[in-house]
Amino acid sequence: MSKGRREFLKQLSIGGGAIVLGSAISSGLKAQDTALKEKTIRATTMIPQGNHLLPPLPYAYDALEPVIDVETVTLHHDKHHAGYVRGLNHAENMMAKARAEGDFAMVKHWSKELAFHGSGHILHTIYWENLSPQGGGTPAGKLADAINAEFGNFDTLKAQLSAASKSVEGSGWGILAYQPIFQRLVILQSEIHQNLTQWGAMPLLVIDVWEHAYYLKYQNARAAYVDKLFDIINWQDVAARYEKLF
Ligand code: MN3
Repeated sequence: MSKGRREFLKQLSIGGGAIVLGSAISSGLKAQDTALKEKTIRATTMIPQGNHLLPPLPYAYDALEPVIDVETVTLHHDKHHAGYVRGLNHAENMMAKARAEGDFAMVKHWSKELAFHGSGHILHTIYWENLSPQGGGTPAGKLADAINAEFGNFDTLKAQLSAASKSVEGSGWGILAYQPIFQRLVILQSEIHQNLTQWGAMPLLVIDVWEHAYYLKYQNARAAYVDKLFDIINWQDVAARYEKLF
């Protein structure tokens, strides 16, 4: 187990994840990894206010080379994603303070912070899991059936998701989601982290097109980054997220 993962587990026992930690120790490393993975799809235990943790990368920092360089992954995870976790915890703590003091003068500000940093943390957590050095190819199983039903075939899904990701205005994301209200897959764009969503949509595959995700290697060539990203998409993870919903 990596040092980062050990530290993460240690923090979990303080941060309210004692159930996950306890069951992981009793059933060994494999079960522990499964528990952590499931936690990012649907939390297996409540995360108390102000106690969100930065999940360690599910692979080494250089594992996504040459598609995403080690420097980009390191900064993106350790600085940017960590910043959203910190911002979310801070917003939750400030909201708790407001409740304790009965002073909601800043509720608009902290609500915006909750949406921005909360969505930033959630999307980045999914993004890292969506990628794998063994990725690429095409999805199988029920997800493949749903893609064919909604888009006709995989190539059309890829064409629309790529185009949506490349054309986000400013910083944001291209997102393949499941909309339970419609019981269908949907492709959305997100500006920054939380704008332009449909309420209730569950992200399955998220493509970060903030410049921090690609600029060191690809400079302004966002389209080239999006095209290369399909070589490392972990379709098993995307499919698992889909199947977990039912
Ligand atoms: Mn990012």
